[in-house]
Amino acid sequence: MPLSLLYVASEVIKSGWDVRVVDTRVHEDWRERLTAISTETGIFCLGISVMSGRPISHAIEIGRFAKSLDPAMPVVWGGPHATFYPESILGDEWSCDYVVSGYAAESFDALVHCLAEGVPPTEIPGISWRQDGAIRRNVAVETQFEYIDYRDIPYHLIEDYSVYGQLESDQRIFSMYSALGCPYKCSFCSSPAQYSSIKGKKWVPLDAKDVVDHIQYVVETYSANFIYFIDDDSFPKLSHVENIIDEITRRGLPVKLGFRGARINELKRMTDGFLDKLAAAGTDILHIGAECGSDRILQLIRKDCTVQDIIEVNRKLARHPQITAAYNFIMGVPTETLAELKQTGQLMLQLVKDHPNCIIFPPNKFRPLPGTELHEVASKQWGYQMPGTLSEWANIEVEASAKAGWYEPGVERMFNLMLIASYFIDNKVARLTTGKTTFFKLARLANRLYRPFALFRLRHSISFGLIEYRLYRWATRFLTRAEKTS
Ligand code: B12
Repeated sequence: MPLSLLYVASEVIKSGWDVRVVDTRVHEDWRERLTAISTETGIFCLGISVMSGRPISHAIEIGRFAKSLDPAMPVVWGGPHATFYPESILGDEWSCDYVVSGYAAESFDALVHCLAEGVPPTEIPGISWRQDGAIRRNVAVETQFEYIDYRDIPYHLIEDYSVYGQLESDQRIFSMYSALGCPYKCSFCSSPAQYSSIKGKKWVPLDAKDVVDHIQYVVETYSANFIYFIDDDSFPKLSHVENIIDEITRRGLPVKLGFRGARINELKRMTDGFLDKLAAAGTDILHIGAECGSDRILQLIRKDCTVQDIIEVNRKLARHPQITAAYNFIMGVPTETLAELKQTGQLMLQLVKDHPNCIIFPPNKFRPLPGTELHEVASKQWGYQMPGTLSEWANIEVEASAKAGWYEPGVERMFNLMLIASYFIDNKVARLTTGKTTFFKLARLANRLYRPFALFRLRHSISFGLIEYRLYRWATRFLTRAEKTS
């Protein structure tokens, strides 16, 4: 669900503005909706939440469409991409007028006040805009985490929560925080830079009773049946999550739980008893950063664990099949060799062998992010330069082609093999989909036919002649289109 927009709306609503949410991911008629609002009441200001990658192209399209309705309508971009790259965004004057970096509930409200008064947002931290032909930027210096009381989250702005679930299941997923920040310093992650100005502890657990009150509220008011904790990390202190699950169990709340932030070094500390408790409280999925199959790279990216730890944790999780262990991987970090990349492929296979119910997510290609340790390494040693323009940024998806000075010959082919193999080696398509549409039927057929080849190729790291990768790129494009029209 678009929690970002609900957070941003929380303060402007208190200031008396009428806020509407149009989620272009689910409202295919977003143009008609914007046109109707514009005709009926007028749109004083349009805010767009933007993540890096393809959402940028959508944001450009939306911004330009809004300007076609009313060229004077201020268009504001916010969200993770906007936070780091306001200058390149403001280069496109047809789709954006203001950028809000960082936490935005208060700064967006302050910006709207300035717009209403017709004065530039000179004093508001985190705002960037064009003035007299130049781009002006007020840097946001966050000294504390943003915390919005759940009673202030304007949940009523979403007209239909049933669309925020998992494909083909009756889940109503509500995302929320149980803790703010992250105490670790992974060298590829932007969070340490983002939290560097936070005074005091970099990880703040929320009060367990408040978290469960929040859960109870969304269960009773919006029929939520799945709670997805979007914490950077939920488990630095196991007692934090234990208090929450004890309270959920005590109140008998009928919810499943998902955790996106779980590290191997934390899972290593969990006993079978703790995992039993997690499962009994409804834990459905743990997203785990396994990242790679080389001890040298694990050390370089500061994961505080070894490959052996990953294998042992996975074997422990295999004893708790109610909880799906879902693993993330990263490939192509600076200095990673082809041999080390192949070790990651072997680790994926080992995890599936030891725990046939685990999920291997498509691995992410490493991208240097500003403020991270590895960005320093990439720029100093290899002269790496960030994408400069918005359109370059829009092309940095997981599956986009990537060229970096530190790649050894052959790694790109290995990336493609690992990417395509990751869809099949864990048999997830057959295990987790029951859909009757053409898309799912063909996906299951492809899984049955291709899975043995994927396993064979990955086991022997055979990445040449990867015609199936091209086929896969073509098929996904074709099937997605077919699915939309069926
Ligand atoms: C849920 C989630 C998703 C969901 C959907 C998110 C959504 N927009 O609905 C899904 C699963 C689709 C997803 C996908 C991906 N995600 Co994600 N995701 C998250 C997660 C866990 C929570 C987002 C959230 O709801 N936060 C809570 C809200 C309240 O915070 P917020 O979004 O930061 O919003 C605040 C400000 O940013 C700002 N703001 C946000 N929008 C707007 C709009 C306006 C107008 C204004 C003024 C301000 C503003 O105000 C808000 C309140 O302060 C975050 C991590 C996190 N804990 O934040 C990662 C995160 C956003 N994802 C990230 C990444 C890397 C990805 C993927 C690339 C992963 C992948 N390899 O596939 C893909 C991107 C897909 C794509 N490019 O299309 C990165 C962002 C990187 C980036 N620069 O964009 C994050 C930060 C995780 C991380 N630390 O790496 N993700």
